[in-house]
Amino acid sequence: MRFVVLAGATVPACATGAFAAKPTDWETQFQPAATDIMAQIQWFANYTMWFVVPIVVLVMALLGIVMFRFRASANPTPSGTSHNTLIEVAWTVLPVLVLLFIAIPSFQLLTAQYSPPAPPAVTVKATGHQWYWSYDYQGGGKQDVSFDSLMLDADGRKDADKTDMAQYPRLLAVDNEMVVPVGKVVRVLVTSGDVIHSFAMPSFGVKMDAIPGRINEAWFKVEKPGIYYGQCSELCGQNHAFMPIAVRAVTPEQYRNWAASAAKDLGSANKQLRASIAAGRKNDDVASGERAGTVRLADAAAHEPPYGSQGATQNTTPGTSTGRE
Ligand SMILES: [Cu+2]
Repeated sequence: MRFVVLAGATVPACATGAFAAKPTDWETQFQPAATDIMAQIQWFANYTMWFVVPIVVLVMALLGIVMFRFRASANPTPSGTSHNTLIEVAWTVLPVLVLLFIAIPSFQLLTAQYSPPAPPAVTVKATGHQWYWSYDYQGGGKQDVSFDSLMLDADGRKDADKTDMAQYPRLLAVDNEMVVPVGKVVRVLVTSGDVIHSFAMPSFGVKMDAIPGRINEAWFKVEKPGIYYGQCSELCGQNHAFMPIAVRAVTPEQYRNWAASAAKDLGSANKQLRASIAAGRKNDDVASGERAGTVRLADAAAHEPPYGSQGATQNTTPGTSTGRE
């Protein structure tokens, strides 16, 4: 039995142009996966259910049988059986097998979560504060970009021109999103300026505690452009519910332009970026409905990211050092 199917788990296609992963009303399942890791997590969750559900049904059925067939009135003189070798071997071996079938793909997934497929193209430090996030892009001193990201209230939403509630949902929209390129490994260094927070992006399969005085590392590789939402996931005080995480994934070219101008003026860089995304969407709508949702691999290959150099030398996973996809 081989479990390579894990690696083949695919990210569900999304044909609509402005792909955004966010919580929805009455949601009982995972958000759509935006990274391959999240697709693998979803696969593993569904796979585990194939063991969980039959076991629950079996145990409930056995309980039912015991309660009805062997109740005192139906079975006044109970059997004195105390040993049955076959049953004892079976109920030892079967659970061991079940655990093995769960453990092997579980360890494979765990390994994948700690093994980025390439050296990081972008490194961002995400610092949790009471109650907002701040992002520092590692630009090697040349193009350092640092900003705070605060949740928008009703007034701020108007000022920021983010009144479209579908794209900028209540309690999730922020003034400045973290901007990342699609198809690239993004390393996030998670820390905190005060109490423990947690950087959680459900559609990326990332949840990392932000602990003061300590740096934790996570990574993700977003497959499709769009805005993705997460929230602080460690109870951190009064406004814990109001420090959302918004990540805007854009094409590598858009990212490069944004990073260059954000180093000088973040406000106008964000404006340019939104204009560029809107223009791209219009072209895509004309050309093909599917286009906006696809990762442009040609672009990804053609443009070196601006923040590639440190990551490539610092954090190289053995065997993957040749790196760029
Ligand atoms: Cu928090």
